[in-house]
Amino acid sequence: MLLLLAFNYVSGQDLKINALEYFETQGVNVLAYSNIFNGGFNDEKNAGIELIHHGVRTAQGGAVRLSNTPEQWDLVPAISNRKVDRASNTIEADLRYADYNFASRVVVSAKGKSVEISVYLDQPVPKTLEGKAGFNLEFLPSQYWGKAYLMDGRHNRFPRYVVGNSITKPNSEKARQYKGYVTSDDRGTGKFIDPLPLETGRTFLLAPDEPTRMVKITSSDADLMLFDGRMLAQNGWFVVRSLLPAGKTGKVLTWTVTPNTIKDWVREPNIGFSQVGYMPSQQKVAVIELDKKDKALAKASIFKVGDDGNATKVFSGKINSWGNYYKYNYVKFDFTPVKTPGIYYIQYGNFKTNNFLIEKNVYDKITDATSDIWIPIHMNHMFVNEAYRVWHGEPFKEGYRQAPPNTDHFDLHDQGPTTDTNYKALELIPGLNVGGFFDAGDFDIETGSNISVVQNFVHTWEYFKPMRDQTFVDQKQRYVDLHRPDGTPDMLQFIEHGTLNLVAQAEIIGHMAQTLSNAVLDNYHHLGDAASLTDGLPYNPTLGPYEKAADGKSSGVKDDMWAFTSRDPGLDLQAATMFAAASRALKGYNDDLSARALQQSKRLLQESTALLANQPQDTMAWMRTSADVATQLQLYISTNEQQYYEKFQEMLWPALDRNVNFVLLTALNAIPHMDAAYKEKLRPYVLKYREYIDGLEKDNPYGVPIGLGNWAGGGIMLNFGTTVCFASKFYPDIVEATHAFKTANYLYGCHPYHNYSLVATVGATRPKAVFYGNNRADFSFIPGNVAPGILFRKPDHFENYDDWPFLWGQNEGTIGGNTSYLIFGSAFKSLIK
Ligand SMILES: [Ca+2]
Ligand SMILES: [Ca+2]
Ligand SMILES: [Ca+2]
Repeated sequence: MLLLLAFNYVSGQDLKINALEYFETQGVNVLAYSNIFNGGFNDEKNAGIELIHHGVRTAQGGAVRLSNTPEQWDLVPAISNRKVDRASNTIEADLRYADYNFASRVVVSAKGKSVEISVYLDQPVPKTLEGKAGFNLEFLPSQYWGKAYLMDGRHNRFPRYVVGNSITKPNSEKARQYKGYVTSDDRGTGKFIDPLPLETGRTFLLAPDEPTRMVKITSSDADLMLFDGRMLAQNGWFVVRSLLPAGKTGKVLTWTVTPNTIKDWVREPNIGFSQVGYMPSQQKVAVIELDKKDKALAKASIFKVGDDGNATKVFSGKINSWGNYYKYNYVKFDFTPVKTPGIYYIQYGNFKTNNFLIEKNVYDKITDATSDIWIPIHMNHMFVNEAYRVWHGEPFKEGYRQAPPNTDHFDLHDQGPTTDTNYKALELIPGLNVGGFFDAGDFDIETGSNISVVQNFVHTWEYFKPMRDQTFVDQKQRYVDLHRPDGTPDMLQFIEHGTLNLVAQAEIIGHMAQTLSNAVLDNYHHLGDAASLTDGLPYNPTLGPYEKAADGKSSGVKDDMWAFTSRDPGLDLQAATMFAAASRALKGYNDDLSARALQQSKRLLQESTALLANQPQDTMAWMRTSADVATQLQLYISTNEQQYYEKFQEMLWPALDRNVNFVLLTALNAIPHMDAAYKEKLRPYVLKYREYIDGLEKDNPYGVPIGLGNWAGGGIMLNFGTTVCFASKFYPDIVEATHAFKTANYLYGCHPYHNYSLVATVGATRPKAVFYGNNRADFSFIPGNVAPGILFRKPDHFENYDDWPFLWGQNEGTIGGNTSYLIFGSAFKSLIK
């Protein structure tokens, strides 16, 4: 009987394939190809065999790979034929590198508390991949640095920063990168960098000093090597690797991986609340995320911190169950009755949150960091200074060159078979290096985004007239100084700055470029000052590599920025709309630019309409239609011409019938320009939207739309929040203002995984600390950045790393997203006023 009990005790912790087809025991999830490598940005550090260890995804990338420390653009295997066999407790998949016609099969089997990972080959490793093909598993540096590890009993510590040994090898020995791209500039040496292992052995024990992270890996057939991927790329992970043997078939490699499980471990509750705080009168509901093994408590309390520094309990209330949502169980704690201004915290059992404020003014500053800091720092073609610090010098003084025809670009663009301009391949297109905003964590000008950004600024300006002036912007000096008022509202200067680049594109190229971006991949992933991304000199093919011309005016460095100029009439149409709006806003401030914008608006509208009439309907037709509806509205507002009014009406109602959630905001934007009948006709759609809002309460415990894609749903969230604000403004009897607080709560801390504010530095007590900005290598942030949010990993895991900035799907801020936040924040402030 004792033996039987002992057996049950052990088997109770054994890994088993669960209903969602991954290996599970309390505290340990091993995913085998639940998430596969996708072609978009190649190795996104989000796929393969993954380990979620006591609630944190600490390992991923388990697969056959072709280098010691794979980078983002290294080849990834296509994964197919995934099979789950419960009887044998096994998940297996076929992996294939088409470039090398190299196939393998990886089999993952649960064996007690361990998984055995085996690699099978039907054909031996191709000769060219001998010594390169290996099995890799990557561990998250921020979860391991500072912790100990043992290799065959030798003690070491994971390095906080990469300091190690590497060698160089001839480029001919390097495995191909994706589409033949090259991620590093070899400075003419013809050699690539190959990191050497930190340790080698057969038994590898990670973090015995931290039971939540302890993992043991043993290999019977081949050495285990530990590499530091940060040697080649700041977003690299610690890589454990074994080479596959040459000339062998069948089962060629076996690892046993044993993640430690803490007995009776239960994840700590995540108490979600607004880090920005609450207004006295508003509804206040904390959403508490609980481990499924956790038993919800009956009550929670609110403590008030007095002026003497002592805390006293001022409220105690019931915990209400919401139910299960993916991996966790959710309960709610309503403390709306607490209304007195003050400093508070929530006490739930033994867990106490950081403090937050209740005060009338808590939302007053929610957009200031974005408008005063993040946006000016992302002004391209300017020198940006802040007090003692230079954020960046003036980038791209050498301008932009014509992208050659048939260029496939790594940032998801391409130049078609012709240039569609008067410029020859690689010829300088003078005058494009003016105005515009950096796209995101990179330094290109995405024309589509920049168009929506100017539109967002104009919306903000026209609806809310922010007179805020905290930034000095001088286009002649090409100089921006933060915290230095210059007498002009910053919003007008932002509209001007965006318009300057887009008008230049229209005037000089004749239509809108797709993007102004890097010619080579080895400076696309640039981290640091944008002004040092290129050498400031145009590339001169008559010079030798890295040679500088005698007159100092050109160089042999192929680091130029290119204009991708294939004409897209749909983009031109959007630009026409934006130019009309910008022209309105700039009138009286910069009349010359206002007139030029209007001229381009009229010309592009005419040309693009003619071009679009000759085009077949594309597959994204309904998306197009939504954009077109907005375009017709903007044109009507700008010109007052009946034809646009009619087109708008003609397109709007069917679009609303197809997808009210997506189109309603545009319809609401039209109300001030339409008659009473229009508003009445729109009413049933607002009622339908109200049903959608109510439905969200049942969909998830936060009552907001939560995106489940590869990029967390920040955009959908902001669109929802803004739509609710405007719906509430025009139809307060249908959509009460209280619904707008849901988006604010979610952004500022009431969301899955952790309770940090998703807006950098906004949220007085605990904003997120790291973001995927252009300063991400410093594990830092740019104030006012809005993270895409909580990323969903199949099949049931939400996450947002706050110690590792490098996953863009959860931590990057974009100029489009952050200016949408400006509108949401302004609309929200205006509504609650
Ligand atoms: Ca970009
Ligand atoms: Ca200003
Ligand atoms: Ca150059």
